[in-house]
Amino acid sequence: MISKILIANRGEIALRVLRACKELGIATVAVHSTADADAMHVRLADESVCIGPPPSRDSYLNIHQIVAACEITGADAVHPGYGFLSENAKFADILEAHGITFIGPTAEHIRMMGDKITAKKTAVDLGIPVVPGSEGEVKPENALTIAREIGFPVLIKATAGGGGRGMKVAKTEAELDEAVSTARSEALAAFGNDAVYMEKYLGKPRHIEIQVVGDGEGNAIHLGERDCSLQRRHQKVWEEANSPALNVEQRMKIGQICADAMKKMKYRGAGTIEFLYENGEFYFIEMNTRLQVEHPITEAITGIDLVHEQIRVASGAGLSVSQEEIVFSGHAIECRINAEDPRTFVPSPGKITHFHAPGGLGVRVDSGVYAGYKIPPYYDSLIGKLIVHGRTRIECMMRLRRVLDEFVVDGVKTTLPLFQDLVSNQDIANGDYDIHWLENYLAGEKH
Ligand code: MV4
Repeated sequence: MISKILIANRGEIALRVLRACKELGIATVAVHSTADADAMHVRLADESVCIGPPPSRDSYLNIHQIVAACEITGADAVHPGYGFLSENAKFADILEAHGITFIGPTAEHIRMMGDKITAKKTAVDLGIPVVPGSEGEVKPENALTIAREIGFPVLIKATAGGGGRGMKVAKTEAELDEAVSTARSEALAAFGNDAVYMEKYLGKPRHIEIQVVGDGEGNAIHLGERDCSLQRRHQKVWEEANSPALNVEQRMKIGQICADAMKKMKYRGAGTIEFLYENGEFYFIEMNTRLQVEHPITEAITGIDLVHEQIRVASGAGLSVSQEEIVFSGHAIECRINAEDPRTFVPSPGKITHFHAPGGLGVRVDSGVYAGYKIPPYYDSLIGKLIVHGRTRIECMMRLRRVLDEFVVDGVKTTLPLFQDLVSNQDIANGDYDIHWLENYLAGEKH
């Protein structure tokens, strides 16, 4: 039994988790930095603890302060949200040593998926299709032999990576040495680890990810896919479920492969298995062992509350649904509303003078801000997520166009105008885009 949850996060996701706790009759503790004393998550929680000064490393990433806040308030579980400590295996270990439940996978599974070579080997063992590539780490002296086997173009990736850092393409043999050494030095600088591996480079894939939830005892379900191809510099901008590229047979086939894999590894909690998708084939790239920003589109098309499920499986209560009971209904799109210039994406912190969130059928706004709220400059620039659901993709797009016209955020620049453009774009209307589409569009190469 979990009776009090400490939410080790801020912003819209802290509110999202609070809502689930309240619906389950669980008491809540907010933690906050001195910059967040006026935040909504602090106001809406049953209790709150200030855990340090504004920089994340001194507050939301400060494990000692968060454990102390649990001890002071008697919280028996921690929900980490996304980002911050959500994929930190040491944090999961320390909580366990203190008898506090980490609402997420085991530390062992977090570690396994955090190392990209181990993650890929595990995927192969579990029957998940992967990108052709090196068996493990690639040393510079073996790079050419391995690259010839794989065939050019190849991609060099950091073992400790993710999010695209330490990644270099070599189109030809002539480019290989340089790509390997640049990838290694970038990896060392970013992650303190210069190990790299190699894959066949896919030129125009989509990014499609499968949502899974496991109970830790060998039962697991999938909740279909999300298409997250529309991104800029590895920041997702617009996500949709279902993917415009898949039919129901493809969905259920890859979904079942993922659910079966999670059963085999006795995975506990929510997770996302990320694939590149090209020419009808799926290629595993990595697994995220946390709740993702874009989880609401999956909730919209399944009616399943993923945070409820996370709390249930963490407390040993099991999943609330079986695979057969899951019904996929309609189409959902999420737009990430950032306090940023809509063309340059330069952050725009400051005071929100007016705020009006849209409403009506099929509309969800997850946001922690309000009129008069001052966006601090210390954290990411996400101020809210707009999630629109319709019976069909066309209905969803029409609704999104209506809803964007209603949304008012004054005082700071936001990415809302970008979405006004995208919702009227012909390629987007056709669902005809890949992982490079948005950056090409922003560079003026698409209209
Ligand atoms: C790739 C790829 C092409 N081929 N792997 C980027 C981040 C990391 N998670 C994986 N990434 C990629 N891996 C192979 N073998 C292209 C990317 C990639 C990408 C992937 C998903 C979403 C956006 C992307 C943007 C650029 C590159």
